[in-house]
Amino acid sequence: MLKKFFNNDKEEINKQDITIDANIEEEQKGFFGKLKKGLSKTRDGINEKINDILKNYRKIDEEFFEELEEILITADIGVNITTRIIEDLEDKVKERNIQDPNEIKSLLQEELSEILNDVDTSNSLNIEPSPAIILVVGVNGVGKTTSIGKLSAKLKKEGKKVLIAAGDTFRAAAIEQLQEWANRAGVEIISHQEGADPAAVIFDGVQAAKSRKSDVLICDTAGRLHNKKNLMNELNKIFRVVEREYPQAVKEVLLVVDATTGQNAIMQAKVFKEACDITGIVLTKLDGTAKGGVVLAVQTELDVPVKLVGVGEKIDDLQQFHPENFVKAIFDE
Ligand SMILES: Nc1nc2c(ncn2[C@@H]2O[C@H](COP(=O)(O)OP(=O)(O)OP(=O)(O)O)[C@@H](O)[C@H]2O)c(=O)[nH]1
Ligand SMILES: [Mg+2]
Repeated sequence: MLKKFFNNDKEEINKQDITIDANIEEEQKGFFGKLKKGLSKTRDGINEKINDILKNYRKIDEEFFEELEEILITADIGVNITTRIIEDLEDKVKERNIQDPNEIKSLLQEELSEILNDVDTSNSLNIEPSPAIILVVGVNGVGKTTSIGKLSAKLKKEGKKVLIAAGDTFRAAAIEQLQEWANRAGVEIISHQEGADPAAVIFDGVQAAKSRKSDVLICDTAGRLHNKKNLMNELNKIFRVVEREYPQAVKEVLLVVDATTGQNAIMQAKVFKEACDITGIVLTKLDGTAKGGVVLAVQTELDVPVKLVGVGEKIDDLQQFHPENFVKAIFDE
């Protein structure tokens, strides 16, 4: 009787395990499907175009590489990295004595993954152990507030206690927009009036995070100030408050850049990198562009890992960046 009981229990547990595995698999399939959908324009710009040139070549020659080079540059991978990719591919083709142009696609995937994995720090968000603070910076319109909303929902779903601070006090609408996202994500928010000192908002945010025992405090900042010097001064003031008031917190400084601006995103990122210690990049609006190759340029030229990617406007359209999945999504037929 007891044995039967145990056996049944075991079966029950196994069944539960299978359901959980299936749920995780389903969820991952969902994530990958979203990424794939979000990258469809980039996929058209890289994979489809490569398929087109493959129809015209029987052997791999200089002209073939020239066409491939043009495709990669058009996808905003950047001239420097494209040159590196083409040289590496030429070497590999020689070394492995590859004749068939069709083999280039898997070589290219291998190469892109290698480049994307070639950063010193991880692509995962650094928010362990609690408490953690995430400062979100970037010029206006790139998607800071939206990404904070999506990230709050994502972290909450993962079981974290999230608090957000409305550090963009430049416009009343910015505070309202963040409040709306906080409601949607079901997290608490600390805000002051329009025109208040952003550093004071962050100060209150930190005190609230401490007393409410939040796991993660996410801070919005303004992207739209009178000039660059003002913006950088304001950010530095915020950083000083965080250093002084929350030394025990793990810190992430996420720079949000808009993928649709292509190489401009890199220029912006370089300016911010000079002023603050950026620890990760959030690349938004990948769904709206064929310039998804900019991921490689951003990460390599700045030597800062891409940590999150935005693939749509909805609450679950922000994903952790996985180099392998990204490359797979670009080439998945
Ligand atoms: N398609 C798409 N749209 C996005 C994505 N991320 C943000 N957006 C849109 O970009 C627009 C600007 O987003 P915000 O979050 O307001 O940008 P912000 O950086 O906070 O802008 P400021 O507060 O003005 O500095 C909104 O219409 C968002 O819906 C994305 O991944 N995909
Ligand atoms: Mg905003």
